[in-house]
Amino acid sequence: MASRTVRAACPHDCPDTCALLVTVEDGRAVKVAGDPDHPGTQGVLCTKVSRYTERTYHPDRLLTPMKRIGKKGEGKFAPISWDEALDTIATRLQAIAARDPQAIVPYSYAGTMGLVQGESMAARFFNKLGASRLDRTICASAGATALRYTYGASVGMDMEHVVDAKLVIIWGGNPIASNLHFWTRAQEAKRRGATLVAIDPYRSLSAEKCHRHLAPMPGTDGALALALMHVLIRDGLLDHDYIERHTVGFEALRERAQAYPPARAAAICGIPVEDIEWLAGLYGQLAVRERQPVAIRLNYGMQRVHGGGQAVRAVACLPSLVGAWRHPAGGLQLSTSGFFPVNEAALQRPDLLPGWPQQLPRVVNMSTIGDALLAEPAPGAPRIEAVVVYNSNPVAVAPESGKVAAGFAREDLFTVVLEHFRTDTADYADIILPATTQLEHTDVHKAYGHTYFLANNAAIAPLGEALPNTEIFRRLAQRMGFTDACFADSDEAIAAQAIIPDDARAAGISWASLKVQGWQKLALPAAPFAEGGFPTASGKCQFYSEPMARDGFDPLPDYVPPYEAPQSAPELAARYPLAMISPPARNFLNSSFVNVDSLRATEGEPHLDIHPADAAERGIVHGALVRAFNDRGSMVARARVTDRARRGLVVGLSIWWKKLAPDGKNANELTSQRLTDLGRAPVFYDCLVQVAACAQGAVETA
Ligand SMILES: Nc1nc2c(c(=O)[nH]1)N[C@H]1C(S)=C(S)[C@@H](COP(=O)(O)OP(=O)(O)OC[C@H]3O[C@@H](n4cnc5c(=O)[nH]c(N)nc54)[C@H](O)[C@@H]3O)O[C@H]1N2
Ligand SMILES: Nc1nc2c(c(=O)[nH]1)N[C@H]1C(S)=C(S)[C@@H](COP(=O)(O)OP(=O)(O)OC[C@H]3O[C@@H](n4cnc5c(=O)[nH]c(N)nc54)[C@H](O)[C@@H]3O)O[C@H]1N2
Ligand SMILES: [Mo]
Repeated sequence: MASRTVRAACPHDCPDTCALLVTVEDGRAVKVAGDPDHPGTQGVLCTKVSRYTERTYHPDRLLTPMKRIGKKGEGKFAPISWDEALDTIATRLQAIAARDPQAIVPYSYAGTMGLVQGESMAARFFNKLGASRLDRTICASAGATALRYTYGASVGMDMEHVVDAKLVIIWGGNPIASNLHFWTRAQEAKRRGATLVAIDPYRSLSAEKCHRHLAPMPGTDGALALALMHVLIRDGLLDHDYIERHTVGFEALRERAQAYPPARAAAICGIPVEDIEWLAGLYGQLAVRERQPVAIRLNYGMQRVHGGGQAVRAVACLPSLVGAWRHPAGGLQLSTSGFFPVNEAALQRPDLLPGWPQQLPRVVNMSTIGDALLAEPAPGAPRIEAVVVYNSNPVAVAPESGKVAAGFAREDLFTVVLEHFRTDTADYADIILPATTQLEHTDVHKAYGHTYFLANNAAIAPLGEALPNTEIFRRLAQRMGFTDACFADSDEAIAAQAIIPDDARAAGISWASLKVQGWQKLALPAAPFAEGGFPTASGKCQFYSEPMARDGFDPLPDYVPPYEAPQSAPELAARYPLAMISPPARNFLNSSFVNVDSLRATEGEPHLDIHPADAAERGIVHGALVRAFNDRGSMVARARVTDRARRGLVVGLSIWWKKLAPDGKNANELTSQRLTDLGRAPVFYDCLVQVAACAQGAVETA
């Protein structure tokens, strides 16, 4: 039997971006393992990706192009040839483009994070076409914007060193589920004597294993961070030398923090004042008095609320106040993506845009796609007539799902979906195109939780008639008559364009070396900001940000209350008194893997965790079917009565495929299309609901 091992990379939207070794026997992938030599992966994969062959060879894989033969959303399709599919699409898009190409919208996110199968050929295609540009805000843009104003880019400490930290604060993250290889290191730090603290309204799998858990109400982290600053300043727990040399605006920040004594923050957050005093004391004592490394693993869970941007800014100021950046094991990490010298202009070719660079096509925010599809367009802007979806499943993942589905159900909308599976979104397609998976195509990857570039070599031939995204857009470009040379680039050629060649951080790293070695680390100092040198215009940490003032924002970090909370919306809170969050379930990756039977079996069914006192008030018993609802919609789930959910909070681990849920709905029926203070991002965890026990048989008849 011919057996070989192929060096590959995990394509999923996860900070760990693992190095994979794929075993192929007689042309079939039989095993996907973590590379034991890659310092990030350490030979260990999450359950999801260790089951990768189950997903790739799933009996439901889409293997031919299809056209819709039923009603939109009904999910009835008939196979067609590639020629028919591509000719149909080209004809429709050309007709729409002749009126106004901005009526065409690409919709994509991070189904694959590959630089080749993500935004390369696809971006070139839509740029040349002059389609609307998509504002890709659905995940990280609140935090990324906050970091940009504070530190200049999405940069931070290297978590490979966190084993040496003496305090690790896991803030708005659940690494056991969503950042497993960081968790392994945090555990090692714990064994070496570090204190682990979780800040999370929910006692997540990770929070329960930390020494201490602070459980503020969702959306209140900005107040908590400002109160920590208040105590650090009040008690003189500051690194004056670091502040002096590497920060801007300390006096103004001091004044702002003055307004947040611990008692005020404790009332806002719904936590004991002692929690705040204790954490600030420990953080400042270790960092300033004992000069020990203290680390904050900030994560995205705390920025999916109205004030998410400003909250990230407030937390991000902490390590500069205490000089935590001096140590390799100190500082903060939200994302490392800003370290990577990626040649986006070469990959995406924005110069192909009509009107480049002055008069660019309009922007559509992916986080408000429901309204964008349904509402009357702004004066002068066209109504959306076509959507091409790839690497995303908006009908399941975008907020206010009822409106998203209604938008995609528009009879006059032409929808194309490139997919592996018939997802909730694919059910609304006019044409479905079968895409290859990571095992079947070539790619190059950066990461947002470590600092390695990785190669993904194709391990097996495409299944059925599936094609890589790149090849699909290459063929479409040809049919549309796009003759620029870049539309003929092979995937290998695109991979070779991804890394900026003469950037010192990528010295010795090229596609040629990467595809042989599998992964290579960027050349960065162990403590990148020990001596300041942040990528801001000043080179300093911006406590006060002049650019923010210019852009019309508060130039200092502040607490921005949730849209939906008793203090900010008392009338709403009277009707919908429970805050609902819907963070990732461990065995799903956003809405990917929900259709993999073994993984869905582990999650069981949609659950809603509710505190015993909140359950008792509603006559809800453990295991009962309940309905969560608000003015936007509802979902049915199995109640788990547990104090993992703090009082006033309900938690529905997500993101279920709607069609695999008992009532055909998921948590996004309830979430709103409002946006964060910074970054125009969604507010998935800023969502009030009421919960009631379902009457017997209610689900069947709903
Ligand atoms: N298994 C698995 N891993 C994943 C994903 C997945 O779906 N499944 N998704 C990937 C993606 S796309 C991303 S962006 C990351 C997301 O992963 P994280 O950045 O860890 O963010 P979330 O999972 O959204 O939330 C993490 C924790 O934040 C808590 N939280 C919710 N609201 C608040 C709040 O207001 N304040 C605070 N302090 N905490 C809050 C939640 O209860 C949750 O336990 O994970 C990636 N990894
Ligand atoms: N309620 C709630 N909603 C959320 C979140 C939450 O925590 N709660 N999290 C939000 C976050 S952080 C994010 S990042 C978004 C994620 O939203 P999405 O980026 O849409 O992620 P997925 O749901 O995983 O869908 C990705 C799809 O891409 C497909 N895909 C994968 N690889 C390829 C490929 O090579 N080619 C093609 N054509 N398709 C491919 C997969 O089959 C999958 O169906 O969801 C957001 N929505
Ligand atoms: Mo995300």
